[in-house]
Amino acid sequence: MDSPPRPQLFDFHGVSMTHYFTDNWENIQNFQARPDDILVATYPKAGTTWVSYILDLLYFGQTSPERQTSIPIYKRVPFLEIAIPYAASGKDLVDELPTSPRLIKTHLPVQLLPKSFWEKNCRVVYVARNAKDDMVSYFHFDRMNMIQPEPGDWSNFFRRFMEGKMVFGSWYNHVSSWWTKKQTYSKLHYMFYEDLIEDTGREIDKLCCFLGLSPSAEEKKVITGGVQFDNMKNNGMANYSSIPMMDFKISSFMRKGKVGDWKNHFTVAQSEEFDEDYKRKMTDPTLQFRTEV
Ligand code: PPS
Repeated sequence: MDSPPRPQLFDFHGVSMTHYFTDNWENIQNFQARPDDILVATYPKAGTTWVSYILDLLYFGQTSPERQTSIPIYKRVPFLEIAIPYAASGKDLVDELPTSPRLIKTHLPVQLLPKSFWEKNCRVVYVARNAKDDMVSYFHFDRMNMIQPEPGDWSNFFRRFMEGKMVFGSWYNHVSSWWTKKQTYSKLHYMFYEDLIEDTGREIDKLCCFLGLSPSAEEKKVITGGVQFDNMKNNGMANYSSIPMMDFKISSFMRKGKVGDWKNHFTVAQSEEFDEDYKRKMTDPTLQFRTEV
């Protein structure tokens, strides 16, 4: 069967989207959260899968070891707003989850999140990654994922990223508005990809503190080891290798897993132009990203 054509971006309530994330919109907006649901919210390519896997191991690694070898991560932590042909929608997958708590993934900007999550006072784990590495990761992802718009060449993608013409909109608005939300919504834990790279164990400790979990030292050691990049890359349940619309011959989902790969993609002129534009857009001094660790 031929794959369907690549989707086009369009403006959806002021955010660039494709129909794969808006076709089921009414059901998504009416989604009924439960008070113990845990939401992993990110701009694409920020470390969603990494943190989803950490959460899954923290909650279910001990009690359901068979899960680790039989259920891929995208079914354990369904992607709420996705709706692609011939597959259950993310919303249906969440509704069918037998677990408690339910772990749910979203890339929605804060203003588009179903209001039930706020009404039920759910815990939210937001993960952010510096824009330069995020852009590079997103570029390679759009090359290999046939349900994403055509990325075009790097210089074209670079420009579109700065204009916010990406699926799920502007990186700048996404990370900033979730950051602002944190100031008024206490059940939001804001994490950085770079911190996870620097010290995964420390970040898992902080996450556990937020979640009210106290795993044993042994359990923590097993989790920290299991979620290291090479282990996840080689783990068929965590590396997305079973997704048909991703072409791993073009690029892997678990591609490099590094901070600073942007240096292999940005020209000096692009980096300077990017930094100038960044300063104009990111004016909140309390939100700081690291482009190297
Ligand atoms: S998605 O499609 O938005 O859900 O993608 P997401 O999972 O957010 O991001 C994918 C990038 O995260 C990297 N990754 C990791 N890095 C370090 N350690 C671990 N364990 C890990 N797991 C995933 C993954 O390799 C993608 O980044 P790049 O830079 O492309 O390698």
